[in-house]
Amino acid sequence: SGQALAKGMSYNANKAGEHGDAARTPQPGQTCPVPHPSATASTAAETVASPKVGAGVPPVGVCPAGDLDRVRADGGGQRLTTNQGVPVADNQNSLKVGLRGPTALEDFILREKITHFDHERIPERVVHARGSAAHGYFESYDDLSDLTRAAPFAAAGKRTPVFVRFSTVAGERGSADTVRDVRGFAVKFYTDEGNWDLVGNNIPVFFIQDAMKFPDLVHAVKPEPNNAIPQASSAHDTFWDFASLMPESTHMLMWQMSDRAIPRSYRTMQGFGVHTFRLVNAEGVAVFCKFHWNPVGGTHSLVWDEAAKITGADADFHRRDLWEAIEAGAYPEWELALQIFTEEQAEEFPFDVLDATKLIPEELVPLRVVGKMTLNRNPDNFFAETEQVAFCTAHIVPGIDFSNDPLLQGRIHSYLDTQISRLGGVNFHEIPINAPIAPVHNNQRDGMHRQSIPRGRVAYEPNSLGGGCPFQAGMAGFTTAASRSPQPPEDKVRGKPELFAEHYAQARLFWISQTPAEQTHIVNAFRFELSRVQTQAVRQRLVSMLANVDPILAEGVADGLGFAVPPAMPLATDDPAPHYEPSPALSLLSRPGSVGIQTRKVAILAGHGVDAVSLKAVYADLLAAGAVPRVVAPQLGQLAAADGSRIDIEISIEAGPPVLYDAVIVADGDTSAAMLSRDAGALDFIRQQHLHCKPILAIGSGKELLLKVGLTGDLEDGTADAALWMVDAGAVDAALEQFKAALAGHRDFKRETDGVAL
Ligand code: HDD
Repeated sequence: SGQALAKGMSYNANKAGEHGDAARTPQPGQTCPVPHPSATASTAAETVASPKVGAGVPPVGVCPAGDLDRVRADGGGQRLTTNQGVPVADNQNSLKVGLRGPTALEDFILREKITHFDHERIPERVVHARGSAAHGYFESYDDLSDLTRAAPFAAAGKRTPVFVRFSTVAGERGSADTVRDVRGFAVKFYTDEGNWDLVGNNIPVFFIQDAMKFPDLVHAVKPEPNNAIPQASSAHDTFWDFASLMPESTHMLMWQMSDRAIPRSYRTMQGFGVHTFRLVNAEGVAVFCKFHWNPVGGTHSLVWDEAAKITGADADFHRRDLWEAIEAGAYPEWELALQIFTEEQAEEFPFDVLDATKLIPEELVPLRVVGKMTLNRNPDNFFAETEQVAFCTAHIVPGIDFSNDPLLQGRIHSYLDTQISRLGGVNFHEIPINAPIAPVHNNQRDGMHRQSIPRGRVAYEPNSLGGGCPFQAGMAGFTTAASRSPQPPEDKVRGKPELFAEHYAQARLFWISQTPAEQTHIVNAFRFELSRVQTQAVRQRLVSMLANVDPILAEGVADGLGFAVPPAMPLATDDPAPHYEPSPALSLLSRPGSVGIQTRKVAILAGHGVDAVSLKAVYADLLAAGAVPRVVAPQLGQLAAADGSRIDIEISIEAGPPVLYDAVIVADGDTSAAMLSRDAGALDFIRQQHLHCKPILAIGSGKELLLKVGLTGDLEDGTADAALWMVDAGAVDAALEQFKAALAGHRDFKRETDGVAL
């Protein structure tokens, strides 16, 4: 009975077959009648006691943790068994015919163990293979039922559990996090009315306009098929060959070559649904909608040289950052903002809202902030959750609808299809991380790896033997069809609407909306990528495309490649391109964020003879502000401070190289400074912090290191370096405040000298 099952460990309230009698005699509007085991006190206590939740405790009932309890396994205090639950006494030796004899075929324990191991891997995702994920919840600020009947927006303060996976696109599962690439930003909402997957990126536009081109795009960017080179990089001939023959990719290329493609952290990137979607209210009235996720911590990116070095220093840089922030209770947050517009408005826009290579400037349709997403729990198991989670653009819920964007239309097919081979069959929705919290009842049956046990004779509809159940949800269900404005029947056609032919106006909009430092970075990124390209004609063709965007951009890139700008690529349309004013919101620097220096990493370089009092004061001050200070020295052990006390060295320079820190402080102390000034690693630390435009504070004699590497505090143009301080021990307090302010503002690009010729 349901009662008995509820006490058992294997009970699953989400599965139709386990609803017992209630499932056979459903009432209209009935959902899950049996109390879920996650509601019990023991579960809550386990969650609270779990070291996984770090300093903070997720509010009860806000993430699917409770629902996953039914499948959690924990070997603590348990004896070892086979998969059949048979106790295993010896996990060291296989069963042999005599101590030196052959292994017996009957050793089912060995065979089960090896067989399972042999099949441990599943195919990686064909794109977005490398990713990291976390649990959390979305909280709606308002009741949005005038706009949509989607469950997450039904009431102010309503919380919906989410699981979010961030990813790179091109690299394989074990590739580095900090490569130049688009980042995936996929959110699974476990809503009351089924799962809604908002499968977006950290860039609001895409390379191509039609799903027909997706396999070509991916084949071009992935490692070349003959030699599987290069890994996780677009800087090779086939990508740029394809891109230069696809002018529609120009706008996206601008974003991909910008600092957006080398984020400092998953926590400091925006997310976008990219396509135009529809919101539909209970009356069936629809509006168009674009989804934006804005990080509460603000946007921040790496610089390219740093990103390349982090790839070697810590290939898991973003994965570790997300994990550590959540363990520390510094829960990453994003506000969800909507751009709402009608079909009539859309008709007046100078671009087509069904074209995924175009964005809607915030000046044209302002953002309405509607809620906040908080990630507050790390997964228990990478494979079971992060790897097996299956996002599908087809997963929408009543109140959300597609538009006719031809890229989106193709995606609706692709994701469901890919999971079938990746996860081994059509029942991937039953894998715990994918199972909806809303109950599932239908007549779909069987298939590989079926988990639920549907009861009864009836697996068809209409039926009378099952009392007509499960019955159609009727008006309480999906209103998708009603949401579409009536379309006159049209002939089938392979083609594109007129406005899809204009490829450059928004690429130009992006360019003119960047700060000079960001523009320089874009030029340098094109220069780097095309320098790696071996075919001169490809380089030239790409620059001829850029000539349609902006002459300074094209000249900067061509100059870096050693040739003159070729004639601009012919346009695909005679229509005049729309003119846009700069949109400051498109600059990464326009979103400073509001979390100060929380979780930012500061290296305190010190040697023997360091001034312990000042070091400890600075350390405590940074810690109190939420930053992560670390005492860094050439090797591990303890420092003998000038006052005779001892200070633990937390990390060595080789294990914690400069690129892993957001800023550096050189501690005071004559002997300490003299020692560090002779250490190549310490000097390189300062050089790199400077090169990457990070704040540098030298206390007292610590300035020796700076002077040794030629840093005087003046910039090339004769002005003072605004993020570098050399202060006497007595003036530390004031300087530390300025240092912290600079750290909150990330970097001072005024230092940069690469690209000043532009
Ligand atoms: Fe895609 C994965 C985002 C176009 C086909 N895509 C995937 C993921 C993200 C995106 C974030 C990883 C989800 C996860 O973490 O598991 N994709 C996008 C965006 C696109 C886009 C924002 C354009 C606006 N994708 C796109 C097209 C197609 C696909 C046009 C095919 C027609 N994408 C896939 C896929 C993947 C995928 C092959 C690989 C693994 C998976 O789905 O689960 O089906």
